[in-house]
Amino acid sequence: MKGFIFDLDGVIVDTARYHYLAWKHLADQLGIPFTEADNERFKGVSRRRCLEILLEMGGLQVPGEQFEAWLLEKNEDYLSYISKMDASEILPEVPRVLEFLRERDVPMALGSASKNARPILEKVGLASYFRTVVDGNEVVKAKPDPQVFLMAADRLGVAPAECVVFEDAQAGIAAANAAGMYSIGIGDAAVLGEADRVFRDFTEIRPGFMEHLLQL
Ligand code: B16
Ligand code: MG
Repeated sequence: MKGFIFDLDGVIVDTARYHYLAWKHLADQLGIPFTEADNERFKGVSRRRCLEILLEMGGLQVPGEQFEAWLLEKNEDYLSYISKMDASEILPEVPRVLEFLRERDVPMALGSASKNARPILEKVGLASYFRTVVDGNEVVKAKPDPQVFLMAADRLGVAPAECVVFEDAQAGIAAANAAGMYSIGIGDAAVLGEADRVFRDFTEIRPGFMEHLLQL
């Protein structure tokens, strides 16, 4: 394996909580019941598609301008949480894994559905680790389509079959597998069963396993 691609939300930082709070705020205003379990369906899914799902849950159909206004409102709410983020919100032992790869000159990319990926990386101070960032501003076909990861591999100059992807969403694992990459699920094995390997979090990823990946 010669290239490593990381998802952002749920892998590097736990912004899923902030997405949830912002969607919950909008759902409450619209009178649509929305729980943390419902929020699972929103992981790795574009902002636009999330709002479509929310409106489907509430049986609502709205004109285009209203849809755009709610998208904006949700994002402004989300950004108010993001503006307060700092390095303390990096998930445990992520820096150790990034440092392990940097010391060995292994190229790394970020592959995220989020349009807010770059400012978040800057805020938590991890931007310098990534040779390239492919995010929701560039990707046309959302996960489970492999486009985001194929673009990242192309920019790293590494063949897809020689790339590893770290992902917390079912749609993201499906995208990595469709790209022909080695997929590592971060989270619940019951949800991420399609991945080549699943770890609860980065504390379970020991240096021996990282060495093993580099020799695959
Ligand atoms: P934004 P990832 C995804 O990021 C999130 O998992 C998903 O919940 C969110 O709706 C999506 O980004 C879009 O985010 O509203 O910031 O553009 O997991 O692919 O890094
Ligand atoms: Mg994610």
